[in-house]
Amino acid sequence: MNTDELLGKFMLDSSPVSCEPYGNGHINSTFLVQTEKGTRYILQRLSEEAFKDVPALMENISGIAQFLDAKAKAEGSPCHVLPPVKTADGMTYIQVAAEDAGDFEPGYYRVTPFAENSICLEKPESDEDFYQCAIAFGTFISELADYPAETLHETIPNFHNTPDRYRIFHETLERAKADPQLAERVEAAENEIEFVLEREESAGLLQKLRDSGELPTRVTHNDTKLNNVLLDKDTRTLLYVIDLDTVMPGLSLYDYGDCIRFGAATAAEDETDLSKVHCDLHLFEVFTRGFLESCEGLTDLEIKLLPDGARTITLELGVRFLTDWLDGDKYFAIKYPEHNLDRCRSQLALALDMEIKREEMKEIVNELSGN
Ligand code: ADP
Ligand code: GN1
Ligand code: MG
Repeated sequence: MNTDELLGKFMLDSSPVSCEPYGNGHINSTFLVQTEKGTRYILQRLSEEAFKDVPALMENISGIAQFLDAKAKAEGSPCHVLPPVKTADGMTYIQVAAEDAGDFEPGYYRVTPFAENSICLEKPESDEDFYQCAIAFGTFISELADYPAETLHETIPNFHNTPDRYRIFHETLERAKADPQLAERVEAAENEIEFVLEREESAGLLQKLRDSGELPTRVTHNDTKLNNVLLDKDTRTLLYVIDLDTVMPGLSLYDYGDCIRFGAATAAEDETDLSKVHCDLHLFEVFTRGFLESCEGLTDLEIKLLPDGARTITLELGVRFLTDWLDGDKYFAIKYPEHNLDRCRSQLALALDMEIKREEMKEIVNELSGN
């Protein structure tokens, strides 16, 4: 199958003239498509390693897009998610079989309209940008508070179940130790393995509180990196929340925490000079203010545990990068051989800095929430 044939299955406004790799996502393969009329679209091949049931995932996204569109129309406000582009037979994706793949990799593909006049940030360029990202994800949770959560498919089972992430880590570690091809990876990660093992018990606290019902399960985004928000180029306010593949029932604390992890860090997610990796408490405050203002109905316990949300999701991601490193790099796209180990080290350094700053973070939260 060539580009024209693949894109020809979707109802684009005219014939495609270009299709180029695009963006910095770690999971899906993303391409920017332009048509004869100059209209742009995003084409994505969904990761098979991450998503085992793409039809269910696309059902989630269509359901959310319709729900938020109806809500926006009823309230006369803009809708903050983009609906998938349909195929000629009304589907939201196509499946390309190995024997037809040709220029493309086999798998599931979907098309989304490209959000024109938008910006996508890898780090906040100003306090206001970061505040607007807090508004974006806080608003997203609030808008979905009355979404029928029981209709959502769990696209990655136990995605942010931290004890389950540890279970997979332990299994992978044992397998790696027994595999001559992976054993040297265990040796290279000795310190990181020790670091995460020391924290296993505390890492499970939030999931325990979720299981006991003390923390409410909400419809959450579950992948709240800054580059999963598109801001309006002119007003630099929320335009779209994207990357809805992991919208599932979850904890608000992890949505809050993941954005702090990525956006309030003083260095990139894969920084190798660990002396540069810290959590910027000013940005922490800016984001927390926006989140508290926009995410309605947070309970006292959720508010109190916000700093733990940031630390736990950072540690969890460190465990996930470590697991993928020990597993031979099957899940996250990497740019060089040690990439997952470097990412792991940087996330663990950030989690440690958050542990050191826990009391200061708590004071900031108390002050902002009036507790
Ligand atoms: P991944 O799951 O791999 O992170 P995303 O859906 O987040 O995939 O897409 C990767 C990147 O592509 C985004 O960070 C963003 O820069 C860009 N992108 C995705 N969808 C759109 C869109 N509809 N309009 C503009 N840019 C987009
Ligand atoms: C992945 O898809 P992307 O690049 O937005 C991952 C997140 C991680 C993140 C780390 C489905 O996000 O959970 O936090 O990388 N998404 C999935 O950068 O696993
Ligand atoms: Mg993304």
